[in-house]
Amino acid sequence: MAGQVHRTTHGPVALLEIDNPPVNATSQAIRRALQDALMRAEADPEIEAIVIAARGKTFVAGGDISEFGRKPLEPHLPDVINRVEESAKPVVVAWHGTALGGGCEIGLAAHRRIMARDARVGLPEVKLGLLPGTGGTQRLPRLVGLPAALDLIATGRMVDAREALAIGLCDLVAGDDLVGEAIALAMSLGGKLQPRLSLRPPPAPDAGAWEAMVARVRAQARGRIAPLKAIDLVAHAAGMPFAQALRIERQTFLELTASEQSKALRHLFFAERDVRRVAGIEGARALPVRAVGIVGAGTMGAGIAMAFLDSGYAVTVIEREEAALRAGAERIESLLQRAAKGGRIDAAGLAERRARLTLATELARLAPCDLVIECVFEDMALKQELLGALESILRPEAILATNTSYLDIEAMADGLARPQRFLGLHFFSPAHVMKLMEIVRTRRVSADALATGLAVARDLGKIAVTTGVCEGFIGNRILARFRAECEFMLEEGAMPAEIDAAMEAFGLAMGPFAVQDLAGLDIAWVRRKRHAATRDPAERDVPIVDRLCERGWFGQKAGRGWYRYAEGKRVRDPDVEALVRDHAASTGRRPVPLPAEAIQARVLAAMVNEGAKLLGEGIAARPLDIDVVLVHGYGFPAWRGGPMHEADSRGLAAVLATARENARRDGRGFEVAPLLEELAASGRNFASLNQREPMSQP
Ligand code: T1G
Repeated sequence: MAGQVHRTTHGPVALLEIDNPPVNATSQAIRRALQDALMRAEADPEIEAIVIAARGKTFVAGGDISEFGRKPLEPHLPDVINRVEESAKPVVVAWHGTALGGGCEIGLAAHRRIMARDARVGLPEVKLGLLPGTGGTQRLPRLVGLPAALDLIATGRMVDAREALAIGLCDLVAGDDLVGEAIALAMSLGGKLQPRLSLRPPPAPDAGAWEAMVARVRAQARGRIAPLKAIDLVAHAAGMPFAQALRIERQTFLELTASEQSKALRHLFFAERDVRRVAGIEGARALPVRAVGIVGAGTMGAGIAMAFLDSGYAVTVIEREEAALRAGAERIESLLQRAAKGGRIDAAGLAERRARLTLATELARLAPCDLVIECVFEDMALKQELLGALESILRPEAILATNTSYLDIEAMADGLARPQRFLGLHFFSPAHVMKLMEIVRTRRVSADALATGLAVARDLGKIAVTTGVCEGFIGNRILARFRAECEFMLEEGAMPAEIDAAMEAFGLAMGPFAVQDLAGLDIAWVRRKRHAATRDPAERDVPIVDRLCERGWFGQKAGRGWYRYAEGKRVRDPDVEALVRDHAASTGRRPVPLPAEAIQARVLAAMVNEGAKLLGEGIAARPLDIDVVLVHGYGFPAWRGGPMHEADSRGLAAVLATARENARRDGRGFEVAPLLEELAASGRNFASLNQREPMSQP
């Protein structure tokens, strides 16, 4: 990444515009050019004030992440930023787009900040396992107070212009001409030397506000180091000379850059963007999609309708029966109401979404749609019949999609006249909230249809991972092994609460048994019973869940499941634990001690082994695709980068050893993946399979 800084003069004001597409990251070339331009402007007797702005769709989005972990090159950003603050001539910064990280810090060093109406600003470093390293932790508290600064730094959230103005993060919100108004503001300062923020003490916080914010940050850290370090750094702003605190900030930044957590989060940052690069769609043309049809308005259909309404599409929802349609309409309306109550959409947004929604019982109403997604009950015959009917109604170039989680999509395609326009769009529940989508690539789908799926997903603000066809696709197939491994451990002496605690310590928001209780055990039970006749008798199977369901212990909604629930609290259930113990004894296995690390290692090996099989079968294209699915769809801790990245950082030899033990003990389905053997034997890792460049994106 090179980049340059353009200088123009406007009366007594020098306008410096940073230009480094795509996001104006502060590469070495930018740092140097900005430093030179500042020095020239300061030395120029014709110039009284300086405006720093940027060209393109955004102000500076921060440091260049791809440079992190390498030796920093001069000039360093802290030096350039100090130069901004120390300028004898007033400096105004004009923020547009997203001013993030170093881009926010340049603004904090400037003497005035003006912001476009639709701009956002923030310090998102924590999301990369880092903290601001160029004065942000010291200047921001001086500007907005300690609690607000800690909030922004520890969560990494962006604030819009209205909030920035309210908390004092910017001085002015511009009308239509950001740069023009920035120049006027610079001129109004009359060339006078401006006070430096670094010399000002932070405002005294309200009693208790700081402690409350610290408690919140600690509670939300869940294994992450950076938010905890933010507490100390921000506190220094009140008690330590600026220069000394700045040295500690820099030191912390460099330490964090070298940390495993930051490496994992940076891997994920690029992985989330690389999943858009998909082989085989070079030159493909995505069909423009405006009108979307959804058949089936259950929980999933309603959530998907909401996702499309939120992104500006015209949505037609179909249910065949009036009563079901009314129920579906209520579901969507309640999602809309909730969004309005929560302040996510205003009254106009609500009305406008309602106006874009059509509800009907006749499939023929879908004729003008560019894309139709079926979300009806998971029944093959029902879906095949529906898809056939849809195909006869839609225009030949329209795209047809299924939201099935488990059924065989190739078999659905077999019945179609135009299988090349058919694919799977697997949303996760609640569909308007969950970021992940799996795009299921059938054998005969065209590149154009696939590109359309990817483009729509992106437009919905989703992270879409392309997967091949198999039962459960990438995510649910790995989840099945993960859950099975957890149930096996029940037969070996571990209790549900111990396994949950171990996995929560690993970083999952909720352990697997607690999650099952939350979702309800009954749905899985129905599926278990359906599969019972065809289950491979050689497969290790743990029937404890049947014992719970037979007693009506269906989970949280029934007041008991793997746990008991009283007054919203989850407690261990001695009856369940007795069932577990009795069953374990009946298997004749000798109970073994299972410390948390052993539980975690077994679960990880089971996931990684299945991931390696998915790669070997070509279902998942790259390890990074698997990492993104597990982090964004299944609560795998982002700071571990996903299971495949975590396997690399533990070393494949260790993971392979555990996978072999799993295979020996657990048998069918847990055979060691040849790819895992191969990589470990040749001293390679999963990252070596994450090629980045040759693929294209729509
Ligand atoms: N460095 C390098 N590449 C970056 C980048 C960055 N900071 N930000 C984005 N890209 C690439 C990205 O990989 C993609 O590439 C393309 O730009 C478009 O991004 C000391 C030093 C700005 C809101 O954490 O949040 O400052 O895939 O697809 O949806 O404190 O990018 O096209 O090849 O995401 O419009 C702190 C991270 C750095 C900001 C734009 N900054 N970026 O979103 O496009 S730490 C961040 C974002 C720091 C100091 C330290 C988003 C965005 P490709 P995109 P977008």
